[in-house]
This record gives sequence, C-alpha cells and structure tokens, in this order.
Amino acid sequence: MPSPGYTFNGSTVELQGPGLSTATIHTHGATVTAWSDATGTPRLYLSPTAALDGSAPIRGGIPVCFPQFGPGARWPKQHGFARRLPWTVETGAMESGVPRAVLTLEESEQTKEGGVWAHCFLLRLVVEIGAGGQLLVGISVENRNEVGAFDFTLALHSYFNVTDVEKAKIVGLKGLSYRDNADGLKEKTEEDEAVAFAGEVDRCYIGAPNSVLLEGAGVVVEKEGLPELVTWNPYKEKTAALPDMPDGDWQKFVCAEPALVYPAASLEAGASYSASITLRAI
Ligand code: TA6
Repeated sequence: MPSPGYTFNGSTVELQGPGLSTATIHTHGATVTAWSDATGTPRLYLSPTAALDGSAPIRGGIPVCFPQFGPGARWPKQHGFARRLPWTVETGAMESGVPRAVLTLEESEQTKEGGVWAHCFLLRLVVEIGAGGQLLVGISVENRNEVGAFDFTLALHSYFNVTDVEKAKIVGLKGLSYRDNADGLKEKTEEDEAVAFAGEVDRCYIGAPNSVLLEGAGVVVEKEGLPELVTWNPYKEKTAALPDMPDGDWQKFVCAEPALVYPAASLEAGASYSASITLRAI
C-alpha cells in the first residue's frame, strides 16, 4: 500500500489517503477533480474533454459555485467566479495521519467585475481524506469588508460516476419541495421514494436531509451548512450542446450538489460562514 501523503506540483495537489484512497485538487477553481475510495474505485466523474488549462470551469469533480449558484445575480457569469479563477495553496500537510490541503481565494479585479458584488472576502477550501478513505470538503466564507454586509449563495457542484444513469437513484428526498429548473423553476413536491434519471433532471430540493444515498454511484453524501440538494443530469439533447463533454457521457454521471440557495446567506463585516460535505463510499 502507498503511504499516506501530500504533493503539490504548482497546479495540482495530490492527496494519498488510507488504503488506495486518493484525491486530486486543481488550483483552478480549487476544483476537486478526482477522489478514489479506499478500494481505489474512482467515485467522481470528470469529463474526458474538460478544460484543465484554466480557460473554463472544469466540467466534473466538485466545482465551487460562489458568490452565486445559477445565473448572474451577483457576478456576470453562471455559478460565479470561484470555479473560474486560480486559488492559492495555503497549506498542504499530513495532520494526525490524515492528508489535508487548504486553498484560498480573495477579492481581485476579476471578482469585482460588473461592480455588483465588489466585496472583500476570503474563501477557504479544506480537502481531506479521512481514516476510512472518505472525502471531506469544507468551505468557509469570510466577509473582509471594513463595513457592510454581503450576501451570497453557494454550491459544491459534485459530479459522481455511475455505470448507467437510467439505473441510478437518489434516495431520501420524498415529500420535499423542489424548484424544477427543467420546468421554469416551478415549485413542486417530490412524490417518489427515489429520484430517477429517465430524462433531464435539474432540481433544487429545499431543506434536504443531511445524508442522502446515491444508488448506482455507491456513495452517501453528508452535508452541513448547505440546506439544499441540487440534482442534475442534462440527458441527451442538452449534453450534445455542452462543448466540454462527449455526447454519450450523460449516461455516466449524476450531479448531487449540496447548496445554500433559498434564501441567500447574509454575512456582516468580519463574520464567517462554514459548510462542509463528506462523501463516503458504501
Ligand atoms: O446544477 C445544475 C445546473 O445549475 C444546471 O442548471 C446546469 O446548467 C448545470 O448546473 C451546469 O452548469 P454549467 O454552467 O457548469 O454548464
């Protein structure tokens, strides 16, 4: 077995955890692009045609959506700037036998683009592989304005490998209200025991439980500080319109995205907000 450890080559961080567990984090967007569990099974989907050169957000893994989830309410482009900019590796080390990387992003001319969200802030992303090979991703948002609150929405837009999306299910959302982004953001109630993917699915479940099972992905997603769960698969037609995903790859992934959307969070100057996800293979 390889020894647990941490390496950084200037653009990617590699974590080696217990057993065969590993994780890769690109400094571009602080995007976790790979996580294999303790048996060495890769659990995150990464498009084979994703841009990894910083020219676009990375299609796959766990892009960070901030200061908004969705279209340009605060920043001009979809899902905000956090997934589009290079982050700084603050620390990377073994801590109590666990490999951990910490990446940060602060305000810049680019984050102030458009002038709508021209705030001083610090984002910190902590990625760690736990003793059982589980992946932990923590994010904190600090308002560094001298005066003045800001608001934001946030998502950890996680893509998971499945062998056949039409057999995959997300279990634990029955009875919840959701906004259906594939149907004009209408508010609906989930009637089914499990969310299946027999067509385009693009939903934001309000007040989702802190643990959901992704059948077909072999993963349980746990979340804290992220009340919503977004479920997404673009299916055939919309995948064909994505420039950075092969046409047939809609069959190979589901997105289950812990998010803070309804309502947006508001942070006073000097205040911080923390959230996290834990991904466990089952
Ligand atoms: O999380 C679902 C979603 O907001 C969808 O509406 C879909 O467009 C997706 O994210 C991907 O967005 P992107 O900007 O990465 O193409």
